[in-house]
Amino acid sequence: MVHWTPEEKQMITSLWAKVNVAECGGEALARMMIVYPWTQRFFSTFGNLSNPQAIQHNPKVLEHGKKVLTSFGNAVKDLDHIKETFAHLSELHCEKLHVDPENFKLLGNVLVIVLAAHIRKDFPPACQAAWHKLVAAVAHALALRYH
Ligand code: HEG
Repeated sequence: MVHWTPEEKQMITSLWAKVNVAECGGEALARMMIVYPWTQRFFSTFGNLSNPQAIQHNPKVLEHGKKVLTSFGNAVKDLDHIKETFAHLSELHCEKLHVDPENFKLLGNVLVIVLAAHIRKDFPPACQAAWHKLVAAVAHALALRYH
């Protein structure tokens, strides 16, 4: 289990309260697909992904980004049980979706960048460090049921 200091927990939850989940989720997923284009292969049913503009305005991308970040929020709500929270999703991503777990790390890093851009002045380095720890813990939890 990841150990959190009271300060880390506080920084994570107070930043989360300022996050617009639909906006940041959509932007993070779109950016992942643009910056790491091989991740597009999992979303072949999402329609037009032919250029950055198309990806950033694709309603399915934006909707799915919101869904992913909403689910990510369950980690924030219960920081001491991240593995349990993502056990089922880990199975789904492994067995049904066949998503390479390396991609969870890529999305996590993109998410930290998007949060930093949105919440600029309230994102000191210690808060960034806590968030990097969180996205790594979520990526780890999502990879645990892979075989
Ligand atoms: Mg995944 C579906 C959460 C990273 C590809 N993802 C889902 C769903 C959730 C979710 C909640 C819906 C599950 C359902 O329908 O029951 N995803 C989730 C989280 C994270 C993540 C929390 C990491 C923070 N996903 C992720 C990454 C990829 C990916 C990195 C691929 C690069 N997810 C993926 C695909 C689907 C989901 C292809 C199915 C999409 C669809 O066809 O609707």
